[in-house]
Amino acid sequence: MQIRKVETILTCPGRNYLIVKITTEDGIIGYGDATLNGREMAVKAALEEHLAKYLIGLDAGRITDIWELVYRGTYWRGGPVLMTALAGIDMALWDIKGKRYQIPVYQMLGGKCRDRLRAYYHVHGHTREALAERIRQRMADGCTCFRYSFDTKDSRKEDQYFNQPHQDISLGKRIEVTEENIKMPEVWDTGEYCRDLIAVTAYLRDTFGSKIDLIHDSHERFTPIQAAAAAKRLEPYHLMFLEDPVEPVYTEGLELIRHHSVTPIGMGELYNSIKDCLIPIEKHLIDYLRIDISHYGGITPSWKTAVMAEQHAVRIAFHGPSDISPLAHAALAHVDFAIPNFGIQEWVDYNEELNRIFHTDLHYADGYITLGDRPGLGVEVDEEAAKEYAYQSKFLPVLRDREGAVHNW
Ligand code: CS2
Ligand code: MG
Repeated sequence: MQIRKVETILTCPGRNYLIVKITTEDGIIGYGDATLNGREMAVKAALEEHLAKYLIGLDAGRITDIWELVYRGTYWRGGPVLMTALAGIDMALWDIKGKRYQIPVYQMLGGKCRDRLRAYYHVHGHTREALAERIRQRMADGCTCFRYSFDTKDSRKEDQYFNQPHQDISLGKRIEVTEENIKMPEVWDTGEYCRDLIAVTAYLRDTFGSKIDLIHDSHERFTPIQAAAAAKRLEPYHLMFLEDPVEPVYTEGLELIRHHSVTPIGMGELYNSIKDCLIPIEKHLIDYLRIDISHYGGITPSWKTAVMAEQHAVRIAFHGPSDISPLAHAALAHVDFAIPNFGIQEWVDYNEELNRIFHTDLHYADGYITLGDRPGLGVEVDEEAAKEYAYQSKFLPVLRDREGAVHNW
C-alpha cells in the first residue's frame, strides 16, 4: 500500500471545493476534502508544492504516523491552511484503508453507536414572520431542529436592516463577494442585533412551543460581557445551544458566560487543534463541540478529541455547512455514528451539480441522516464531472460597524 501519487482536484459546482486524491502502488484511490472557503489556492499550493513529496513511497496504512509527519515532522504546524491540507490527506488515507480491507470507516472506529443522526438545517428570514414560515416549510420535511437567523431592523432609520452576513448560498440570500464588490463592506450593529435576537427567539418559542429545538449562531460577534448578557436573557427560551458567542481566543470569556447563565454553549468551527479546545472541554465551558473535520486535521484528531470530550459530557456537533464538500460530510458522519457522545449534525441540501460529482452513501430523510456500508468513506467521485466546473475566484464578506471599524462577522 505504498503511496504513488498525491493530487488535487479543484471544482466549483456552485461553491469551490478542493479534493485530495491519493493513489497507492496497488491502484487503490482514496479521496479527502481539503476545502477552506475563500483560501482554496493557499491549501492547494500547500499540498502540491510543500507536502505531497514527503508522502510518496510511504505506507498508506500508517495513518497516525503520516499525520504526525505532516503536522509536526515538517516543523510548520497549525492554522487553517495547513490543518485543512492535512485533513485532506488524513481523510484520503482512511478512505484507502477502508477500501483495502473492504470495510466502512465507522467500523474501524468501533462500529455504529446509533442507527441515524439527528440533523439541523439553517433557516433565515428577513422578518420573524418570514422566518417562522421557512421553519414551517422545513418542518413539513420532518426537520425538528433549526439554526435560525434574521435581518436586524435599524431602529434609527426607517426601513433599513443590518443584513445577516453569512448566509448559506442554498437559501439564495448570500451576497457573493467577487472582485467587483470586494470593497463594499456590510454594516453591523451588535447592540441592535442583540435586541432583535431576544425578541425573535421569544417569538419563535411562542409560535412553536416545544415542537422544535433552536440553535442560534452569533458567529463570534459578541464581547464576553455582551455574550453573557445575551445568554442570560435567552435562558427562558431554552436554546439547544448558543453557537460561537465569542472568538476562540477569549477562553476566559467563556467562564464569564458560564458564571451568568445556563444557556448551553456550542463552540469550535475556528478551532484548528486539540490544544484549542482542551481548556473549554476540561473546564466544562462548552456543551457542544463544533470542530470542522476539514479544518482540524481530519478524522484522526477529530475522533481523538471526541473521545476526550466524552469524558467531560461534551457532545459533538460537527460544523457541516455547504462550504465543505460531501467528502467532509461523509468523514464527519463516520465519526458521528461511532461515538457515544454525538449531539446533532448541521446539514445542507446538495444541488444537482454536487450530486453529479459526489455519489455519497449518506441519505437525509425526515430530519435524520443514515449511512450505508460502502467501504472507506463511501463516496464515489466523478472526476470527469468535476472538471466541468472550473474554479471561480470568490471572497469572504467583511463587516464594519457604524463608524467604519472592522467587526467580526
Ligand atoms: C457557519 C458557517 O455553519 C456555520 O455554523 O458559521 O456557515 C461559516 O460562516 C462558514 O463556514 C464560513 O466559511
Ligand atoms: Mg457557525
